[in-house]
Amino acid sequence: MGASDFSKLPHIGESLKRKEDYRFLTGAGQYTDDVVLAAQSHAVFVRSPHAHAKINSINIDAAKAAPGVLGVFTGADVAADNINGLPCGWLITSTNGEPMKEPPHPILAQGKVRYVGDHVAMVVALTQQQARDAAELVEVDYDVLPAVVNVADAASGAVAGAALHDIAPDNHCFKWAIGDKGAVDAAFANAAHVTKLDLINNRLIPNAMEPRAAIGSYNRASDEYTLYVSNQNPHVERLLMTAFVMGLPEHKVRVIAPDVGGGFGSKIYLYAEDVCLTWAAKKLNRNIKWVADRSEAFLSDAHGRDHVSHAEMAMDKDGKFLAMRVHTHANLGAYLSTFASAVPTILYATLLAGQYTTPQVYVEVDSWFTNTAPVDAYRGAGRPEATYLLERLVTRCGWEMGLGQDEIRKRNFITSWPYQTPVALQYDVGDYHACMTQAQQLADVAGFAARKAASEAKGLKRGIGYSSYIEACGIAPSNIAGALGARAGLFECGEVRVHPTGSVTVFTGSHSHGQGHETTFAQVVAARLGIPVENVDIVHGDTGRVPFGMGTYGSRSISVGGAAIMKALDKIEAKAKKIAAHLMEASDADIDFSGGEFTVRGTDKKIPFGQVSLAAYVPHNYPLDVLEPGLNETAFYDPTNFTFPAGTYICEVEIDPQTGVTRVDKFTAVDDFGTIINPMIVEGQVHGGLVQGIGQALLENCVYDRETGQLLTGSFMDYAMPRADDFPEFKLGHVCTPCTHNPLGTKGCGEAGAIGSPPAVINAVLDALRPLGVKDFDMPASPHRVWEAIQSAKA
Ligand code: MCN
Repeated sequence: MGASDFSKLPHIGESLKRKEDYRFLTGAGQYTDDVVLAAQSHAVFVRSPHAHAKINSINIDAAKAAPGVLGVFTGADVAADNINGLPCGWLITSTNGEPMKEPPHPILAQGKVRYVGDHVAMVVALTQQQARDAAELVEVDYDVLPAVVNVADAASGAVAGAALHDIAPDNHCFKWAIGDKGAVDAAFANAAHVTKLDLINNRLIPNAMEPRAAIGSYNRASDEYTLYVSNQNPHVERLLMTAFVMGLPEHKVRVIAPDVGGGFGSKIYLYAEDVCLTWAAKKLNRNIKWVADRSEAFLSDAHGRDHVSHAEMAMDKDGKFLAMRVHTHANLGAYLSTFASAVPTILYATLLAGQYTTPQVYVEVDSWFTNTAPVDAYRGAGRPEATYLLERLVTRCGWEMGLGQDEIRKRNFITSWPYQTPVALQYDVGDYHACMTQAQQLADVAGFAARKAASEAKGLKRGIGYSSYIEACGIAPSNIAGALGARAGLFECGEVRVHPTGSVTVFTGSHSHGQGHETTFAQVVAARLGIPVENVDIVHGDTGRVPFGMGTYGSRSISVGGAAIMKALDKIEAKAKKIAAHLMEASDADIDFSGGEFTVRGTDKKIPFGQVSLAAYVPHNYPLDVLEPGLNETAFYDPTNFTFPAGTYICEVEIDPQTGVTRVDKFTAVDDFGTIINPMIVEGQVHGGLVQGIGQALLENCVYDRETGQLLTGSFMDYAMPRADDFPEFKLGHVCTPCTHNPLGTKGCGEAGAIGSPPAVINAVLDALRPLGVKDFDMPASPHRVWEAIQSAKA
């Protein structure tokens, strides 16, 4: 079935209420901490209080003797059992020229700690309190070493003695480049005008509502392990843990990610705690639970963003882009986390063409180890960094060329597809002018001058900011991922099990942790089979039940996981048609299927889906060499391309120059997600993304002390999370150009809001402050920073 026929089916485009919400709203959800296993014990991790230190010795005697303690483990035990370090750099094999440095990442520190919160020891006791008390008794003798926390210090080598890893004495991990440098340099030499911009993309801490949690369990009788874990991709977790770290046969390990209270990217990695619990479960022959407290989450969840960049755009006299060059320094933190090498490279640099016809783009990335928590994918992963840089630069180009924020964009928009960018990606479809036009109407841009005058009359500054983003999601087509140096493609698997009575259970490798898959995937199946949505159940998050899966990230679930289910449904339909043909004594070629009924073309013969499903399981005289009993199909789907959601966002801010308080007064987002399955869920996804993106622009900022490497924003007292009253009512609009290469016509929506919004906010802040002489500004626009920018412009 083609995408266009699919979009016309019942339930597609219907705002059905989420099936999963009943259990969440009535307290019946089952998160990892809700799972209570027999004779469950508790683990607490001893973490490094230092950013960088040599471990001289660890004395665990007192801890071992403490009440209730079952075991105390250190890096020495890990080494003795030949447990490998965590896999790193899974997505890039090598870089242009020099190989990427992949230092060991032991699950418990061996000889050295490299960030505050690094794992030093694990204490297991009968109760959590006993484990906490015993952890206090672990004595670690450290020699504190100099720490480096930001890329400027790392790149300049300013801090003597701050080499984190032997294999990277200058703390440099890799250099990566894309684009034709010679062609870019030539275009710059002939430019009428060059706009330059230095900017910082501030580090963020993910803060999912449910902190990380895991339970390790071991069955002596079957020699099987089970890991319950708050995670976004249980099959990948199992693969990495068995094949790379523990050397176990994969079929002996079951990973279950039950209800997960948000992940935003921070739960796609294999974390040290997960391995420690699985390993120790066998050693102690106990079920062992660990639940992070919020302070641990701040210290040890993978952080996001943290780029320092210089960008330049070459233009002709009319503001047409000729070429762009970018140099980015990416902070990787203390170790190379699972997807960390992909974030500032294939998920970032390839997006820097944006929505524009810039003929040449050259991007160079240097990445650095620092004494901070590992940095990895966080909602958008690379694409927010690309969009922030490009959309800030484009607005500045407009201002320098005397063009409005809309005009500079419109002059450079791509208008025909497919469009091959100079940085590897080929966009299949879009309509960027339509998004811009609709956004301007919804935002009432025509009324901005009057609103600005009204603000001025109150002594307030008003600004408007644009951002026209594009992102690549539906990650990742194996062919493109492979061509860009990835070690694995990221297809998806779906199994459709039709029961004799015609109800359906679907097993998907995608994982829902807030995105509503149990509803939208059921809509897809119900639409396709012509059965009620209530008759479809979606099972995910369990390697023991789902055949295979690559998990959820990069807004890939509907476009890759959903497409795998569609492929399995194709097989179901083909087989069901054979059964229907047999039942109606017709040829398979004459059978049509729609609206839940099989008909013989050109006759009035028909039978419902339920009759065919029953026939598949009861004895019939169809020839077994032609048709096996049962109606159960599995499919793997590997997309041929990414999907490319795009849109224009317009933000209006009002700033009190006396206090620096910045209020987002209006925010309009017009997105193109192709065919939409459930508009209400998509709207919720956009709202969530916008809140995270505007949160980054206005409030959130992770700060480490430059000298000691201590995390200064280690709690909600210092790390400002956005709240509902920080936002106006968002105005949302949609343009629909269906994706051309997946059977649903969908493009991902899960990250767009977080990708497109930060530059819209900061462009608005700068628009408001430009009359006061403020030329540049880095996120977040907290009152103090805005006020300071105004004061320094005055000085
Ligand atoms: N959808 C739709 N029509 C479309 C596109 C999507 O109806 N054209 C629906 C999908 O069927 C799905 C939801 O919207 O129910 C999101 O789909 P998709 O864009 O495919 O994204 P994923 O399901 O793969 O979710 C991943 C994405 C990412 S990468 C992050 S980070 C993120 C996000 O989703 N983390 C979240 N949204 C989150 N929402 C919650 N509540 N919690 C998180 O951790």
